[in-house]
Amino acid sequence: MSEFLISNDLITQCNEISAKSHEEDFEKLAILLDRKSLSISDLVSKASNYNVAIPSWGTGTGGTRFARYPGKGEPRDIFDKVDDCSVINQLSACTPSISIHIPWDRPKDPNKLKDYAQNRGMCFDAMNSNTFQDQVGQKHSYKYGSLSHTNLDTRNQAIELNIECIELGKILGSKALTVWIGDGSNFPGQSNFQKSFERYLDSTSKIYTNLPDDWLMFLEHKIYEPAFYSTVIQDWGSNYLAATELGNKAQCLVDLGHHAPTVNIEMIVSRLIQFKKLGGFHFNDSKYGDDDLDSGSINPYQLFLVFNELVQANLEDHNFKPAFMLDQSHNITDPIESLIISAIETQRAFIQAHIVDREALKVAQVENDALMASEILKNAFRTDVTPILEKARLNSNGPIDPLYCYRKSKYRSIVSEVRPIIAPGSSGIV
Ligand SMILES: [Mn+2]
Repeated sequence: MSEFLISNDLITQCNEISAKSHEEDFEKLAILLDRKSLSISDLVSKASNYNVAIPSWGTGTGGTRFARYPGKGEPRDIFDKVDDCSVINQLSACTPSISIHIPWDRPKDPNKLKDYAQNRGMCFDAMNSNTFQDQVGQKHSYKYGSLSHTNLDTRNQAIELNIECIELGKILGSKALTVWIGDGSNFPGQSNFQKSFERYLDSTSKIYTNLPDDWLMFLEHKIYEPAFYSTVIQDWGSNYLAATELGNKAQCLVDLGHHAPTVNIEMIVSRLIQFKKLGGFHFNDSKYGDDDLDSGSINPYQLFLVFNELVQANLEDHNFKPAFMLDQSHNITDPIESLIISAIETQRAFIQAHIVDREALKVAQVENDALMASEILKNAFRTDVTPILEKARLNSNGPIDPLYCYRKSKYRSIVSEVRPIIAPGSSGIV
């Protein structure tokens, strides 16, 4: 039996306020969908089965390279982060798993952490290794790279951390390791492109041999930052090459923010699906670069188009189930509020993608009817599926209006009484 941090009585009280308008909206939408031969209850159960993982680091206030402005009641440790994640899950009803970062969240007793999370109704998603930052007492610096470093001892240290992630993850019940490195160069000529990629492949193959049979290894590419001239896994092409070299358990992970601003990400998604190399997705949004803004806050149509590819692939192959995670930085909002809303925005895009009239789209494509094809997609995107998402939450004893309920709970003020204020000033992790 899970222990919930928001009282069920409060959720019930909040729901009483909006129950009537929810039912009216739901009925109206049911009629509209029925006209399209779509069953609203099917869509509700799809929404209920939708999950997106919460990154442990997302529960703290993020920052930029200029500054970080911590909020009240920031989580002190991984247990507080689990608490916050469980609140996000209770109120969004679609985030039952946590993706943790080592060494930031390294548990002294992983079994205790696993039990603690289970009591909160949470489990552990992909493990993330951090070799993009030096830790106190660390023998070899990652200033000039980690898995692709020119120095063998530094590479071995980074390999060891990844193996530690796997070992911890085995205890926690995780089934995947996500590897993202900050390795790259800031000056032309600084790095030999081929040799650094060879060293990366050599290091990752050593990690790969430690991967259990039922695990996946997600490789994440990123166009720039912290290296500003070149990165070792810069794009989906390098990512695909690396994942193919390593083997079937190695898969590409696409982070929405890790591309040049005008890149057609939904097409990259399609390519990786076609060649069975899309393992996971990190959701966020951006205006200029890797802004790590809240999912769906800038370009919800792009989010929908990405889900259009993911849903179509799943309809064709029910075994296709990539890992979904939010990966964004909350600089000026309460991270819990941002994560609840963002999780729901991805769930919204997922349901909208199920409304696409795929038969009509196929006909439009065969007949080269470009305008009609575009209208079919926009028609689904314009459909307000909010009542479906509300009903899915209601069916899980969640709130119709999660933001209202969260604010009513005063959770942040309550936890801030036991969680001391973190000193401002340091730049944040973005
Ligand atoms: Mn990411």
